[in-house]
Amino acid sequence: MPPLKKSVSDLAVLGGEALFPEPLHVGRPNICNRDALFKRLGEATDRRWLTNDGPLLLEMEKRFASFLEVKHCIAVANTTLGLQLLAHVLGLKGEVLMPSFTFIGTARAMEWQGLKPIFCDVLDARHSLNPDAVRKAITPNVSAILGVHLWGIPCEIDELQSIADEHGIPLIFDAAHAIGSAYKGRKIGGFGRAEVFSLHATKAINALEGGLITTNDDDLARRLRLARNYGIAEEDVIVGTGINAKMNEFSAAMALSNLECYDKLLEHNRSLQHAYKSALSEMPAVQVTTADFINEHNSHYAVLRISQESPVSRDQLRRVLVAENIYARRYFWPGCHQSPPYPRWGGHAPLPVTESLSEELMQLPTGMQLSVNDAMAIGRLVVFAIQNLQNQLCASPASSPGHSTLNNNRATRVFY
Ligand code: T4K
Repeated sequence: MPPLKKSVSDLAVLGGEALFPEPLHVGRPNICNRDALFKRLGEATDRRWLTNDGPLLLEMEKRFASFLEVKHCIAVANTTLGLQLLAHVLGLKGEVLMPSFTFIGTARAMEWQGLKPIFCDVLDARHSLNPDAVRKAITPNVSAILGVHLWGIPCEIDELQSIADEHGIPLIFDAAHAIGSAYKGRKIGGFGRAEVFSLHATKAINALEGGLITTNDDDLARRLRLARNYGIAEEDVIVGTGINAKMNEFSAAMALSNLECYDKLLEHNRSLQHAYKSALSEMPAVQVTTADFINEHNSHYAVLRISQESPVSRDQLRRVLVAENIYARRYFWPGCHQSPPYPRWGGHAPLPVTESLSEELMQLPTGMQLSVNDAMAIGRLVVFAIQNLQNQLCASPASSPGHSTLNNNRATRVFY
């Protein structure tokens, strides 16, 4: 385990040596089976079949459909395009209800299809759509509900499905984070009309870039397959509209090789969640929110919530960690509704939970780059920083070097 700090001046943010010699990133790609990967890349290279429904892609779609317990799996170039294809094929018009508390790509996909995102607030514990907020936001202009299984924690799917059914509109999911997660014992992938996963480099299973649309609807799957290849059914036969959203063979090789190690990765990430939680167990102002849902999600994101009661704010703590080479992130700050062009578009109810979450959450590194001891050390560093900086900051004038180093940020809190 990296040596712990003895005094506050050992903190790198105050001039001490960094805890880790190399940067630790949130979203560091997991490449678990290099031999299998390079073998597949070699075979694809020899075959000279590199994209357009190649054999690796077809094998991958089959293997992921089985893994996700769903009838159809359509591989695409990325999630954003997958969501666009889905909106296009479902013929969505007007407005789509969705959370603001998500990656900007969720909103961009709808916007790019000429749809207006109407942002609804999220649940304080699960961080996904609040069904009551969704119910209140339904109008005749709304053509779909788009839930996001944030951090891989499933949405309140049953309640959202009831609302969608009552109003005769489709429920679809951005499942970018949720590969391997489960809702009431059933894998995410077969809920709503369709779900869209991300295989981006930063995700639990990566294909460099990539996405998967999953559905149990035969006709929808057929139309999605056509739409990802310009509407081309076969040589010289064009039967619909579409765009290029195809995945190539190298990406499929990466996805297949990583899928084969998923169980090992899941076990490792679960141990990291436990380690973070145990290191922080005596610090009530800081919770590992994802650890509370460990049996439902894939444990790929480790999310800390630094409450308003904490004497050291989220952004101050993040500066402390970054100085130690722990590149914690503040996904998803400031929330889509505060990013252009959406503030101009308006049209949504107040989003108090979204706004407090976006000020309080911080993601810590996970994955194969990190050992359980490293996670324990990071957790203990957080405790040390909060306990010691609290004393230091309360004892020193606001103009001291410690203060300015920590407060050089847009969203900070006043200490006294
Ligand atoms: N919906 C949701 C809920 C999403 O989170 C996302 C994507 C989408 C939809 C859209 O999915 P895709 O269309 O991308 O399939 C990153 C990813 O680019 C993005 O895919 C992801 N969510 C988002 C949460 O994270 P940035 O802007 O934070 O990326 P960046 O370049 O800052 O990298 C993130 C971290 O990963 C860095 O700390 C460095 C590390 N990293 C990154 C790459 C690419 C590496 O260590 N190696 C790498 O190769 O968006």
